Parts: sequence; C-alpha cells; structure tokens
Amino acid sequence: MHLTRLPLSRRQTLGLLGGSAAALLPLPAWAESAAVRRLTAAPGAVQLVGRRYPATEVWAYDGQVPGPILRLPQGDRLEVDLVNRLPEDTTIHWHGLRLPNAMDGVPGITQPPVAPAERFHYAFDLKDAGTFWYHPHANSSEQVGRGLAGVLIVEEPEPPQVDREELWVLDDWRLGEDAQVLPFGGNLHDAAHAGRIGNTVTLNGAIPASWPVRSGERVRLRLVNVANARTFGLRFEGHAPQIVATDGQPCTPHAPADGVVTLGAGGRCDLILDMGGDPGARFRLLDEHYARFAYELLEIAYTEAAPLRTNPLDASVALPANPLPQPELAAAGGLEVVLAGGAMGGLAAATLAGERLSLRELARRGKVWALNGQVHAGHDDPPLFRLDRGRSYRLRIANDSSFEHPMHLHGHHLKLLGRDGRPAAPETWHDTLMVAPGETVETALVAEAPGRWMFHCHVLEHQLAGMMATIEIA
Ligand SMILES: [Cu+2]
Repeated sequence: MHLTRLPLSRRQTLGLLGGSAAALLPLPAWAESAAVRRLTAAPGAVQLVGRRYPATEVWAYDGQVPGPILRLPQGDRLEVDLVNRLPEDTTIHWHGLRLPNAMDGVPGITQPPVAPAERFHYAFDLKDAGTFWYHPHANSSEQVGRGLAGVLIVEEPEPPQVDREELWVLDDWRLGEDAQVLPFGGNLHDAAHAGRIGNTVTLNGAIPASWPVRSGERVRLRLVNVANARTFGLRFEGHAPQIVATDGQPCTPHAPADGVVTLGAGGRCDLILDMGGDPGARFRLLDEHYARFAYELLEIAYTEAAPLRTNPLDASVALPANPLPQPELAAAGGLEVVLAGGAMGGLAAATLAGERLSLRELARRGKVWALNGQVHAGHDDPPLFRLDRGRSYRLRIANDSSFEHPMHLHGHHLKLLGRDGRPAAPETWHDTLMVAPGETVETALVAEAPGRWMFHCHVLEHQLAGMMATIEIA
C-alpha cells in the first residue's frame, strides 16, 4: 500500500482527461486588476514519479502540483479570480481561514457552482497568520485526488528567528502501473473503510528522496497534508521537533506525543527543528502511522558544511498569537456529535433525506456514514446545530466507529480541551481535528461568523458517503 515502485508499462489514457477538454472551453476576455491573482483550474500533466515514467495527467491550478503558493502578510486582503477550465463545476474552499460565509467556496450553500469556462472572484481579509490551504469543494474526492490543492501562507508581522523555512505539501496518489491516476467513484469499499488510501506518496509534487540540511541550522517546517485520506505519522530520527502551530494556529511549543507528528487529511503543522547532527550525518524520516506499513519517507542528509553554530539558538520559537476569540466555558452551550457508520461499526440505520434506512439500504445508495444519525444528502438537509452568533459552545465529538476521522469545521477553529477525559496539554486549536476510533474529544468554539458552515470528515470518501452536515450560525 506504500510507495509502490511502478514498473514502466505502455501508457493508457484515462479518456476523461487530456488537452482536448481544455481546448473545448474558450474563455471570455475578463477585465483584471493587477492586484488580483488569477488561478486557473485545468487539466494538465506533471512528472510526478520520476523520469522513468510517463507524465501523470492531473487537474491542477496554473498547471502546477501542488498549486501556486499564495503568500501574503497578515491583515492584507486576498483577492483571487478562479477561472474554471475543467470539464465540470468547481469552487475554491479556503481551508482554515476565518472569512465571510459567502467566500467559503461551498457550491449550493455559500455560492453557485463555478461552471466550465466561468469564473468566481474571491476576496477577504486575512485575520490570522498561519499555514492554510485551498482546494475545490465540488466533487472533492476526485478534484482534490487529481491534484487540485495549493497552500496559502499568511505571514506573521514578527516571525520567530530561523535560518530557513521549508514547506512540505504531502500527498498520496492511487496510480496505475502507467503512473496514471486510477478512476474515481463507486468504490464503496474505500468509503466504508479508511477512504482512498493511495500507493504513491509525494512531497511537493515529487517522490521524496533526501532532504539536505546544514549542521546547526534552525528550520521552520510547514507541513500540509492534502491527501484524500492518508494520515501521516512522522518520526524525525535523531531530532526533537517542536510543534509551534496546529492547523495554522499558534500553540505553546511542545514535543509531539511519542515523538511522532501526526497529520490527518487536511491537517497542517508548523515545526521548529534544530539540526543538531554532525556534518555528513544521515538520519531517517519515517512515516509510522500505519504500524504494519511503516516506511522511510526520506533521508535527512547533512551536508559537509561546517556547523552554522555550536549551540542551538536561544531565541524563542513561539509564534505570536492570532486574534482568535476565546470560548467562555462557564457560559458555554453544550453540543455533542456522534460519528457512526462504516465497516465493522455499530450503525444499524440512519436518516437520509428524511427517510429512515438500514445500513444495507444506505449502502445501496452509496452512503455509509452518519453524524447524529443523519446522513448528508444535500443542501436541503436540516442543520446539525443552530448556534447563536457570538456565543461560546462546548462540542463533544464521539467516534463510535472503527476508523479515524479528521473532522473539519469551516470558518472556525475548535479549541481542543481533552481526549477521553485527559486534559489536552497544551491546549491546541484545530480546524481539522483527528478523532481516533472509539475516542471522545472535548472541544470549545465561539460561533463567530453568521452563515451555514460545513462540518465534515476530511477523508473525502467518508464525506462523499454521508459524513457531512451544516452548522447554522445566526
Ligand atoms: Cu471520516
């Protein structure tokens, strides 16, 4: 299931893709201001798995996998024109951003879908500094799975002192022997299990091999998991990474639990690493999340250059705080959501579009997951919760299933208070919070912005199979 070395074979076309699709869509001439960044979503081809294989046909922003890095200072206004040259509707969801509901990119709920050859103008102020990302919220399993994902970095006015910053966009692909993306859709086995786990892991759009570092340097590493389903569990052998932000939001710097940095689908993490190895030293960076399938993601390779310094920097690694509203727990309302369904779970029946159906009947309709007994059918569903704007809530999330779920709340961040009765130390903020099988997590939030906000699993095949709902704030 990992990093399969793909034997070279005759190239097969996927039929759906190729230059012809783009050629069908003549684009109108739009007026553009220089301050507006245009992002074009279109079919393309990238050399994903090395020169011994054919280029992989993808869907990409501006022809790049991952998409262009958008980098702006905190407090600036982001303005992006999305141009759709795909053969189907799309949108952009700005993952982790606190923004007006109309800019959230959910077709049919916050905006009309952007049809082929059409465009949509996104504009909002960047309240928080941090590591965020953008991706479609239409046919997400396939569109993200074919390569539509990019990173948005919002810079702190006073970042911590480091020698170097790196961005690692981790992705996971299910490729055939011809290095082409295998078809999407109709795979109920994926939906009922861990989602579309692939066979090829990429880092910044290529198979990782070696990471050159210099002895004594301090590196800030921004990690982004844009995979459809795969969780990463990274162990930096011989090193002691400090987590300084989760999902873009600063936290008290701390070592990861058991030395492993866990990153669920959609999640981000900012690390500070002091590279304490000797010149010429080699260390392994392992991905241990799936215990039986642990593998070496890459080699940490020290150059022969003399150490940059003999002792680590004294400077604090803490990031400046973001202006997030703090939940008031004493006056908070109480909410609970139960995640249920999938294979080897206890879900017997659930409600789909007002109809109570057995799990077998649901599966016949491609649905196998429910939130509080409700299977997501479409935007006519009643909201999971109706919240009062400005009020604080405690949200307990109980995972009554045999699979882990990175639960994503749009436009807001959940403060993690504890897991299974153990207080979180330190407390961290999450827009995509991993909940392990059988686990119950306690969180709190402020219902800050009015609108209908999506709350869903970021295993995109779970989302597709019903694991989604809206939370309405008014
Ligand atoms: Cu899930």
